[in-house]
Amino acid sequence: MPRFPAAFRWGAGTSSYQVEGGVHEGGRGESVWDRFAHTEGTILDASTGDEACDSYHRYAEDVRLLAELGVDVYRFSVAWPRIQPEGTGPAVKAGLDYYDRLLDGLAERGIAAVPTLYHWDLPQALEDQGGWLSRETAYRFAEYAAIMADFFAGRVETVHTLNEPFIHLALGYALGTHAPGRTLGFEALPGAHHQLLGHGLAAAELRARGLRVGLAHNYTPVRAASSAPADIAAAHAYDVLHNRVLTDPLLLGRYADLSFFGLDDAPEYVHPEDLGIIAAGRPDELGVNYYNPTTAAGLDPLASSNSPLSFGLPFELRGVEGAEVTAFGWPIVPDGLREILVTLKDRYGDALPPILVTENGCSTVDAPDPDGVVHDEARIAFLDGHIRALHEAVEAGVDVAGYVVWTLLDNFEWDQGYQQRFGIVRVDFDTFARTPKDSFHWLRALIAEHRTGSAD
Ligand code: IFM
Repeated sequence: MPRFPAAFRWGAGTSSYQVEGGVHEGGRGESVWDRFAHTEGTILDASTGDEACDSYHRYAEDVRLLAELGVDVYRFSVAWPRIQPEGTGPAVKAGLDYYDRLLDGLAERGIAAVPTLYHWDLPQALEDQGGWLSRETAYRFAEYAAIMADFFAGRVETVHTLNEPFIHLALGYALGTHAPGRTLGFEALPGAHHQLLGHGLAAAELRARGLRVGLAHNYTPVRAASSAPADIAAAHAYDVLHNRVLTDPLLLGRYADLSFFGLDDAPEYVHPEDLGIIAAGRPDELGVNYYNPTTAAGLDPLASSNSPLSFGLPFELRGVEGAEVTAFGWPIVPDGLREILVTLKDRYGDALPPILVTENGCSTVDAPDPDGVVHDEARIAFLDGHIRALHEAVEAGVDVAGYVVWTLLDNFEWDQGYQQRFGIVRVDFDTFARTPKDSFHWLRALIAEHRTGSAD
């Protein structure tokens, strides 16, 4: 493996609803994911995150695993309804106490916490008042961020506000495959703007307490299916929608042009002051979550229906021809990580903050041996290829502060339930026993080698 700069940081990530469980403990309120997962027909295996990995009770074991792995940082998220069960009002002490114990455990092991305030588990009470479609939710988010800023000040360097707001919007509000299960198509777009507004307001609260601000987006390099003009136009349009709509306002202070989709460039839900608030929240660190590239093709006017990947868009989205796929069916293209990082640098220039790769990983079909150990060569190959591609981006001059693997533990993979295992540690969901997979040991050796190699 080529050598990264000595200051490069390694980490592992999780999110609250995917690992915590303990949904009725410590006065936690209901989240949109509790409501959604308990609705028949929403989750592939009819499971819920009620128990998930039971990290609410087993966080100390998780911290031990992180220490064994040798990571510098742990990226986790805070369950908003644990802190404000109804999404407003004073903090619940038991909720803060849980994260207090987690922070103490991490500090004892010398692991830096990189918390995210919002990884999709909105208090259901706020959803009942319109969720992210309501402007008011942005102000409630700022109120919550102020509580968490007081809590984290002096103990944490950087706090991320949102995780993958585009995916949350697309799957949760446009397509309805994620909570809160709304199927609004492009009518969901105010939900994107209100998340960004919430970020801007929250960033001010965090900075007022001396904290650095981050936000993680999911990015996908978009390739045209061919050099035909319709395919190139489709690729450009999807790139704008997926990669730019929620990044341009943060880094450039303006919205990207969505006229391809017939959308107004000055919708009434964007108030005159909003873009200033959002741009003032320009992150100090941009989180990049990368899984795969996307191919876009203009629609064949003779075809009777779109591909199932098209999601009602006026073009077709496909996988990558000839690429191997993960258990999820996602194309494996390590170079896409280099490509998207270099694209971000070229696109935003000096406006681009330092990057932290906040998620990268894959689901595999796990077949434990008789001792329960998973020999996940496919995941090792995935990580090896992507970390090498990341190194090429660093060599090409992209300022990348570190790499956080998704994910520490097999966990609740949203609408897929427990059917997609992304962890470098296997979790037995009957006993909650955690068993490091081969990829865990591989990553541990890589991190150790980095430390030794960089010590001189
Ligand atoms: O598990 C998710 C995570 O919550 C957000 N990013 C993508 C991961 C894999 O689907």
